[in-house]
Amino acid sequence: MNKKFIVVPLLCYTLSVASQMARTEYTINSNWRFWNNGIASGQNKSSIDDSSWDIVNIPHTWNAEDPFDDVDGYKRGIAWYRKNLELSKNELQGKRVFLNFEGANQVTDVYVNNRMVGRHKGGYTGFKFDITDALIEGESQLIAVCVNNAHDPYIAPLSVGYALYGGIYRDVWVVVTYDVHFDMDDFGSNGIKINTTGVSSKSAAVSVSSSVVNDGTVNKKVEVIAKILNNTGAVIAEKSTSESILPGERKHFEQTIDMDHPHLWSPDDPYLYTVSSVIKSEGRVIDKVDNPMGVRWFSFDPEEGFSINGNHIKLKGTNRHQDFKGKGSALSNGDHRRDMEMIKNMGCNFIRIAHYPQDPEILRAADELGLIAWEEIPLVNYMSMHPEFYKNSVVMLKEMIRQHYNHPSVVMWGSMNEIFLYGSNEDRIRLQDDTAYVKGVQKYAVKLDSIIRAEDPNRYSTMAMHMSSDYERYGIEDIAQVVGFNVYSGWYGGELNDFGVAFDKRRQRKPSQVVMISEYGAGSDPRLNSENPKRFDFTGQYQLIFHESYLRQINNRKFIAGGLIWNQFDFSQPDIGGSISHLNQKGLATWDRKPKDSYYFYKTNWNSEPMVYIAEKDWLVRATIQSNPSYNITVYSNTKKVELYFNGNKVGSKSPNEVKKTSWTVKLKEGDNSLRAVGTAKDTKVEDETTIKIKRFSTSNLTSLRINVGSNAQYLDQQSNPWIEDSPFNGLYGFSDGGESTLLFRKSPIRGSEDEPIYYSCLENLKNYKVRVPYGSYVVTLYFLENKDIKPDERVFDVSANGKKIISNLDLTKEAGFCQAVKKSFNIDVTNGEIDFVFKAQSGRTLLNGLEVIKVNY
Ligand code: GCB
Repeated sequence: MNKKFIVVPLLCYTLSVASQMARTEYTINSNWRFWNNGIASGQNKSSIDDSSWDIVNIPHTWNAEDPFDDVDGYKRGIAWYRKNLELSKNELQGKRVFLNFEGANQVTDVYVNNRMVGRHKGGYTGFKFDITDALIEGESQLIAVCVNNAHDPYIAPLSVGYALYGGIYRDVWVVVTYDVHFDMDDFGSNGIKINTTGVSSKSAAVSVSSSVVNDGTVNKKVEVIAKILNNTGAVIAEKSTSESILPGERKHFEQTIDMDHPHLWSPDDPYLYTVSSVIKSEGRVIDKVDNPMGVRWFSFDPEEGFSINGNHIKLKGTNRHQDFKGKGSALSNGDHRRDMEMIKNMGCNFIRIAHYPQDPEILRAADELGLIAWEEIPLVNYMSMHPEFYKNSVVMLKEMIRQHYNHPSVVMWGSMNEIFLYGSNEDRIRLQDDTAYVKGVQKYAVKLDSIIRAEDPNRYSTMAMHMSSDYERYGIEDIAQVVGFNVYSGWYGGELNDFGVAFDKRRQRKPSQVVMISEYGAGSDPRLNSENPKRFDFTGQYQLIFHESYLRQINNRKFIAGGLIWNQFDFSQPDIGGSISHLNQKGLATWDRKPKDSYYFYKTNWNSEPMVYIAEKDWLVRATIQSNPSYNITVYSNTKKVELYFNGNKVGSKSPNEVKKTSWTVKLKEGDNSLRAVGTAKDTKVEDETTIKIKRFSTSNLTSLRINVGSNAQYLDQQSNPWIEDSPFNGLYGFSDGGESTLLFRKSPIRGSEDEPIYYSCLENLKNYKVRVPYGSYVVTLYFLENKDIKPDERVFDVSANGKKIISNLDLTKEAGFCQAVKKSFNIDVTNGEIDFVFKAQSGRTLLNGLEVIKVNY
């Protein structure tokens, strides 16, 4: 920095405030200029005019929308951010100025006044650059940041099932310290490490390790003080050490403070102390950094699972991704906090921060709310054997551990997830034959694990694996101290109970392994519902069956330390299909955080507050052809006894089973049906109520009918019209000849419609479909989607209605392409009481996805 610094008139902080504070820290999130249209160097002050660039605020991503549109791919490349920073003389003389980025994805080059001050690789950890020497006297300082989210073969993740949003998507801070300050150059940490040892309810030893740096030109005598404050802010103990620090020296301080009868931290009582670290020189505070401290001890045991402060607890957990509908990864601290509160309110005591380190607010909330945490680096699905990739992964690991070391909520660090899932060609392959890959993974897994243990001997190392025998065969599952398995039997394949059986066998083979379920989940779409749910139909009912089964199986096995639901919230998966394109739908809440019925299933089981919940709220409008349809009504309650009332009359009283479930068969009526459930605990009564609307469809009064062809599920569309489930001809509608139900599974996103559920299922090989309607004129719309990536002419068919050909030689591939929604409407006059559709294949198999029949002029 130029020594003859003059006063810049624009002061961000007043002189009096700044001079009292040891260090000054403030965010610079607002009013950045942003340019996304491809320039290689946007740092130059004079040659690049940014006045026409967009103005954006941080957190920001340029991919909030484009991964989810109908066009393949999304922007992955370079974009620029610029901002003029005004610094006052007072902020600068005898000071060091740093920029602190909480996270930007994924390679970030930072320039100040045209000069490069640093490059950071990796999208999920924070980084700090000292910009002092690049500052120019008397001018506003131009900060230019180039962020690049292009695929980089040397940076994890290489292969993911979530969007890699580009941008500066977490807060950016200016930090101004004196020349002597706590270390700002230790993998983005704050230079202080706190350990609690010998913890019991009677005593604990708190050791505070700090590094102090002298960036000045003269020898400084300093006093380093570590103070412990209780949660009211009162200092309860402190330790002071005095030393001299030479210019350019980084000096290490170790201070130990004994505590008497510490208030222990646990999920039920997340009591936090603060360790306030202070540097004094000449009687003046010149730096101060606060860290949270929770005093607790914990252990994992292969038989008993997890214990904290001597008490065994089952880990009741969930996974969380960091994106949100319409915002991408650019979430505010309030968004992060809300998510964590939803998780805590559901009754969780555990969270896996998957698959990468998240915003600092997440761990702050975990500490404060009492959520035990597993945090990991994004080595997901596949890794490269290149030394550069390994080097970057080690940096990520160290950054994560050092930056989050002082959070009492963290009990384990993860190095990898499903590292045998994909080969380099990204096909799902088994890797036994790929010897080089297997050996490389072994080598790196051991190294990364030993780095975790060396960096943090007081916590556990972990790793998540999918249910492939390769991890056992190649010894990968014996490396980490805690082994997590991602289990999807009953979803991607197999039966629900396969999971428990597999774990019992594993227990016999490996009795000393500490195991937990790092992922389990099934997808759902609250708009799809069924009385006959099945795997992959995306109904909430199947999601509930899945979770009831898994929770029961986990609870019945003490040796399973806990389970982590996949996932708390729906999240982005750009290349994937389903009933909602581009989305992983396994959330217990939607992408915009509306809880599904499954959220309340867990809340009933895990939150001890008395509650009763009628788990029918995702299906409040139901279509039927029956006059008094019977439905299975599910009520979850953690009370002793539940009573159900239907339209004011008592249906019965039951005790919930081991997963807090009761159910009744109730005959509902056309129109509104009110249901009320009352749960009685010892001296509390809790209630829940809802109203289900039944819409009956019959030939006599039919004005509209919408059929979700090929599906067992009903769909409620954007206009609140129910699309009734398909059926063999039932007197009103259905297939009468041919017709094999096919689901699209996750093949490819459905394009060209917002009503994806209609296109998600179809009948193939259909010959005849009938709808019985009264005399009159109708607009009939047929919905189609080519569900195979085939060539033109491979599937061609005709459709006729009541003997008249309405579609000739329909070739969906030729007309629209793979997974592209197609609608065809016709006017049909009915005089014989029915519309009789005949499907005739010219080549391949016929298909139909949806059928809408609307009466006109009635
Ligand atoms: C997994 C992965 C996770 C996926 C999940 C799924 O095992 O670890 O990243 O999102 O499965 O939903 O398929």
